[in-house]
Amino acid sequence: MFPKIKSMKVVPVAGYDGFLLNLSGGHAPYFIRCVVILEDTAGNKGVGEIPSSAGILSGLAKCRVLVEGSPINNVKQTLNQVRLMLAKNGREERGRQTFDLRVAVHVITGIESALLDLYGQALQLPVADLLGQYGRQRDQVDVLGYLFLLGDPGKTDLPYIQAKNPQDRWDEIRYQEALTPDAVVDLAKAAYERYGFKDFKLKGGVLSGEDEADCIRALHDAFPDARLTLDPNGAWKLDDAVRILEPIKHLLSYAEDPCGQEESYSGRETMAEFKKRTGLATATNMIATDFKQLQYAVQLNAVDIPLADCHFWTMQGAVKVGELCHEWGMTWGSHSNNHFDISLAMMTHVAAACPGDITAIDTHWIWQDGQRITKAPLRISDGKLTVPTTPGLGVVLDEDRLQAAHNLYNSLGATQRNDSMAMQFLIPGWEFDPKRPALMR
Ligand code: GKR
Ligand code: MG
Repeated sequence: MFPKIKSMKVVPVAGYDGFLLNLSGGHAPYFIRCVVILEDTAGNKGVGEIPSSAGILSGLAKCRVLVEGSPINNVKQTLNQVRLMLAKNGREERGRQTFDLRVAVHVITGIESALLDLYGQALQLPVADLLGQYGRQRDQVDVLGYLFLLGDPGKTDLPYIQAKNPQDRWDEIRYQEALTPDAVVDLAKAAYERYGFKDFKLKGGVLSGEDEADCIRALHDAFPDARLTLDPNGAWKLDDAVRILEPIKHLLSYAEDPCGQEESYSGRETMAEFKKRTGLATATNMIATDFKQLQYAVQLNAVDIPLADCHFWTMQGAVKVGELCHEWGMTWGSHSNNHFDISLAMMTHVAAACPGDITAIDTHWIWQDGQRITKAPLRISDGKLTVPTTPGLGVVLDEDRLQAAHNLYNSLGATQRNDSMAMQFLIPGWEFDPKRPALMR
């Protein structure tokens, strides 16, 4: 007999962040997440981590009654009920921010992760071995170095942290202004020294496209063998995207969301035309974010690399995308937002279960490193994460750290991400515009 779920606890948490710039603006001094903790009648705990918002918290609260009391081997049936319950909220939009504003899919993933964690512990199998048709496909997962242009925290009166006892160059510079090609290369070198990345992604949508292309040129000079990509989150119009990237296309392995929805054309249509005109491969976390959109993206030949982040595809859904990519000659990858170490483990198990050649996954972890809520976070070394072999997700909550992160959340008076606030210090009255890079005002 399998144990049953005794309790479902939802803990919104916050951690510190730097002034990371992107099309949505600049990251606040903190990032906000939500941890789902299921305890079963055998006394085991299963965990999941997702973004947080008032909608997500109330979605989780509604589902508690469906989860508590369910046997832990009923994962799929429990999740089906959760899906049905959330479907009553109606259709949801991802929105045009850089981050995904949907509720249901995040709620499902938080519960799914915690259920799979418990089920894996009961079966004595790591989550990667439970996922998809094939289970674990690799023991290590390649990770890219995710670089950001950075605002100067000193220009705000917000409580951004500074490294007190920097242990290396990465600690020294990750909270300082970085707006030039040289500064971006410094970040890449410091990240390489600590984490051994072979590949890099630069978040764009901040400076002019030409200035961001110069950052790519500098990165290529410093790391000639690295696979590089630039991601302006669809900020550029199609013609601009072609003009900006054509001269550097030999330096890029793929272009991530170079353009998006524009006038009467959908993002899938503009991306298809971008691919035709430049011959560059494309990746997205914006225009193929569910199976219906993916179907149209494939029909139009708009995307080579769907970045199927488990947080908004579900863990099983993300692996299904990986399986389809493998069958259809596409390449699977994963997007990320700021996250703690439970998400790091979730993404690692998911990537481990995707068959064939996958692209190095995104993670924001390097910006959060040092702020754990589990006892021993996975480590990035030589540009790789090692897939846990212990049953379940392979993480153990650190209750003290979790409480501290919850206390920080309670002290904020904010329930979700807001990238506009910090921008007001750089440009008074700053407002999000999906077609204007953050500093081009
Ligand atoms: O963290 O600022 C950020 C990113 O811009 C994030 O919001 C995006 O969702 O990382 C993401 C991406 O690849 O688009
Ligand atoms: Mg992206």
